[in-house]
Amino acid sequence: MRKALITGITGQDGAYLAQFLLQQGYEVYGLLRRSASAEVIGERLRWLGVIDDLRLIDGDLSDLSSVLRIMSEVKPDEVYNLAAQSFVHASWQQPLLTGSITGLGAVNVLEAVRLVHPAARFYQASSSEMFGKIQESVQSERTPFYPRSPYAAAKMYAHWMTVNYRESFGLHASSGILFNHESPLRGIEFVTRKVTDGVARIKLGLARELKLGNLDATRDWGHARDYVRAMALMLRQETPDDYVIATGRTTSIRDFCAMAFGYAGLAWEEFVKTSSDLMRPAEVDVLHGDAGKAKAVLGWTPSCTLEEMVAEMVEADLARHRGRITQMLPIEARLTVGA
Ligand code: NDP
Ligand code: GDR
Repeated sequence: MRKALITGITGQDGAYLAQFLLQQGYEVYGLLRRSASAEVIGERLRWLGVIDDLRLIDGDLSDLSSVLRIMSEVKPDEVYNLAAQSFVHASWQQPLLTGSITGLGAVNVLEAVRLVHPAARFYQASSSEMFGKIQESVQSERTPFYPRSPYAAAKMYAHWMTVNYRESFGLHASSGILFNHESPLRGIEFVTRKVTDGVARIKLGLARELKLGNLDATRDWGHARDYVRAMALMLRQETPDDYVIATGRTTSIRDFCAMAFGYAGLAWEEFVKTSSDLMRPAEVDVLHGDAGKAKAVLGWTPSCTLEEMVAEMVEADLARHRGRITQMLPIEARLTVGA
């Protein structure tokens, strides 16, 4: 049985990747950072129904000794480094923390692989944010980077260290340059989930408006379930390499709003307000990926359309809020509605 170690297992991608690898017959281990709210932290793994099928081990990406301990305890065949301070907007407020987790943290994992278990195959979660102020209208592995946030700068460091560990020490280290990917398990602070959550609240009468920042930016959005499949495919190749993973379709935040509100039968212009507080000090205006190499080498293509993903996300948020409304009813009323 192959063993996989996932950092960031409690995040969106970690949860879907754990589910995917378990379905493939893997033994799955996750690095779990300590929290006073552990029961909330595992929510995504519970939602997917996999929390009892994997082993979570205490550690923190910024603590090299804990990463070394976990690496020697598990001796995994595959290591997926997904842990990060991943919210771009927050990286201007917490640049040092972002550098230390998103940048140096990746090197802690690379060091643990190199020192303890160099036979392990390593995956680094790189990002399309590294293209930042884009140098080509469609971005591929050959497009020069131009990071536009402390987050993107930290990801650049982790990306190049992955390439360097591959070239200097011969590690089987690959980097996935993933474009934005979303799902019902996306963190509520990211724009797609903020919108689908807002749609559900407004539809159910729990809110009257939704405040957003820049509506003109465009993103190449795919489904997280498709993207974690690409990560596993990269580690199955004989030769490690770097791959862009994207859908090849770019859509503005404005059009995403139109789709999500429209799905619920609402006109987005009536509810979306913009606020200067939500604008960023520097913006990544356009992201549009070319995943031709992943298609040719890995045989990877996305299976979920943006329309299907929007529908799944709005439905999930409607169900969550309906559930919460029911929970707030007195017990007699809950019995009447059959909850
Ligand atoms: P999330 O923000 O949902 O998850 C981040 C994970 O990192 C969580 O499990 C979090 O734990 C963990 N983490 C944060 N700090 C530490 C730490 N100090 N020690 C250990 N664990 C820590 O991110 P996603 O799942 O969306 O993304 C996964 C990775 O892919 C990230 O590296 C992200 O930057 C990158 N990426 C994501 C893209 C996307 O569109 N989703 C696109 C390209 C790259 P906790 O639950 O305790 O907070
Ligand atoms: P991003 O995702 O920064 O691309 O990083 P996010 O969803 O936060 O922003 C996308 C775009 O939407 C605009 N925007 C808003 N964003 C947020 N969060 N909230 C708002 O209210 C809002 N209004 C408009 C933003 O300005 C931006 O242009 C994500 C993360 O998952 C990273 O970790 C990952 O590396 C990249 O995707 C690829």
